[in-house]
Amino acid sequence: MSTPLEAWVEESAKLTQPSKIIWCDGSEAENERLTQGMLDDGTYLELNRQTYPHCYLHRSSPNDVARTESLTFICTPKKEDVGPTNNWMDSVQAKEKVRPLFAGAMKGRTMYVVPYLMGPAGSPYSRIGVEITDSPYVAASMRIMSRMGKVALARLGKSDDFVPGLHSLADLNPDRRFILHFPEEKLIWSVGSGYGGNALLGKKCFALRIASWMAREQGWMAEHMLILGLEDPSGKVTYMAGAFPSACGKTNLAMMVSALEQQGYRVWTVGDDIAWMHVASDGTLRAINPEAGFFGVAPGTNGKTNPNVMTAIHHDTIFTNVALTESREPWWEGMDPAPPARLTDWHGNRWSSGKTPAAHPNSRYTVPAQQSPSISPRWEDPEGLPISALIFGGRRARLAPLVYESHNWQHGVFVGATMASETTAAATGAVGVTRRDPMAMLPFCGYNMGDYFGHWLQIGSKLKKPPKIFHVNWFRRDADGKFLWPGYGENVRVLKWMLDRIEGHAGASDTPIGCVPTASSLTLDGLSIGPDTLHELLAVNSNAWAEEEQAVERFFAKFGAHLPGALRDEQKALAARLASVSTVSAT
Ligand code: OXD
Ligand code: MN
Repeated sequence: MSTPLEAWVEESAKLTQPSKIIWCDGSEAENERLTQGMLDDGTYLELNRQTYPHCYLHRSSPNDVARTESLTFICTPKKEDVGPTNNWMDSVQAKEKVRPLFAGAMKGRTMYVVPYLMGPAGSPYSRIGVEITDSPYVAASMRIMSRMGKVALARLGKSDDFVPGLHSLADLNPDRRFILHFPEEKLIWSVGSGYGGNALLGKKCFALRIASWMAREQGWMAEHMLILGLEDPSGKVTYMAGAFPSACGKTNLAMMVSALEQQGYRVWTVGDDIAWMHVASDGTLRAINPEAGFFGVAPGTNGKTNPNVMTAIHHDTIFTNVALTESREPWWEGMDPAPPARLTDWHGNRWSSGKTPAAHPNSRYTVPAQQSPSISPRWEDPEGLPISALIFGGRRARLAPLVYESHNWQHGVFVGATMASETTAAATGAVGVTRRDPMAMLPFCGYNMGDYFGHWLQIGSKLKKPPKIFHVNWFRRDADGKFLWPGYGENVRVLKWMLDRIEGHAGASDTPIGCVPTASSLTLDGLSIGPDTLHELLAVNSNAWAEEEQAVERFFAKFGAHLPGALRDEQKALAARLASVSTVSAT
């Protein structure tokens, strides 16, 4: 009798017809074989052995360089199941449409069976996935991003309790590219892409889209959140989780070198992208990081924006679509003030400065988490870490203050549900388009987002001491378009204010949107921020917020009857508070 896993592998092989099947065990020897194969066929280029040992560059197909949200579907019987923010396909029709793309897709190729664990080995909160793929690059990346191989198989045994993900590069044609999720079956099908979240199925597909569905069924949370620990001068560490839309500096925040290290405040990294959280028996919210590595955007990363990752990526790292220097080192825009003399661009051509970027703007590093000097000694705690604060954030050039605290859990859910980020033309400071991205889950929530808000409210009712919920905005600008806040390592000052609020000894003024720091409650020593700038950073403009409230009302209307009444009440309460105050609340 074959096990459920063996039966699925057999069925998948019958469909895709590979010439060979390899079951990955996750061993060092296996990784060396995979690496050698990729060096031999040109999938990998070896980087400088002295300065970047065991580091490789992979160049993806130029039409396959990012997640493709328009080709990503949640497949269920009814469109209403997935709500207004997801692409939907009927589950039966989706299979009929996409099965032919898998037929014979692995002919002449090796099929890798990649068992993996999302979450620490030995944690009751970890879950098993198995990815079948014809990409050795995907298999090698999964080895970094998850606990891959024997450890997962041993835990699975003969059980059927795993999330199967069938992946084939097929012909990499975007016209025949689909990323399909069948949450009722906990099944993933991905065809036609070898890149990132489209292909490393443990990450966005399982750990967010499928897991959010599982989490609703089972009473936990799967969130697009970093997890960090803030150590205080006594050595006590307070854990916080934060959701930010893509391109808001989430990885940099999670791995920050604190500007207050001299004063004893230090940041420890637990995770940079995903948090699985559950209500523990003591009524606290506890989080694990389901991932084992960082798949970070390279451009803009340097010794100032993320010194820890710059250290981490000097060995055993896969780079994708970055540029290459003459000495075979990786390079990208923003790594140094000026590009080195001779560069090969991400296509493999000689680069001439000024025309197109040398590295693709979405080029990446894939690095084991434990290589970061900032990795928390407790990052693999099987019970998860107690979360004392949840942080939402976005890019708002004019509207949101540097930080504010919600009044309570329900109000905090409203703050998360109405999160938004603006695209900016950095050179001119012009304000661009506002995209609402609730809890930074817009592309990742596997079901109706109105019901997801309801799930958040329900979790709150089970928490004895719910975390405080904050909103931050590192990106406020002055009238000339200049950033008001220095960001990066200085953001620890805002984390410290949150910690002080949690412990009940930081001042705040109540405003219609929530509690904003008093000028004296922020630790600003060593920073040259004048009182006017501080005032601008913390100001709450009621007229601007009244417009925001109107936009929220329009956004909420999309969810119809699925929008929880409590969030509608929060919106009305905000409108009433705004109507009752003068234009600008001074701080
Ligand atoms: C990511 C994203 O790549 O959120 O993590 O887009
Ligand atoms: Mn992400």
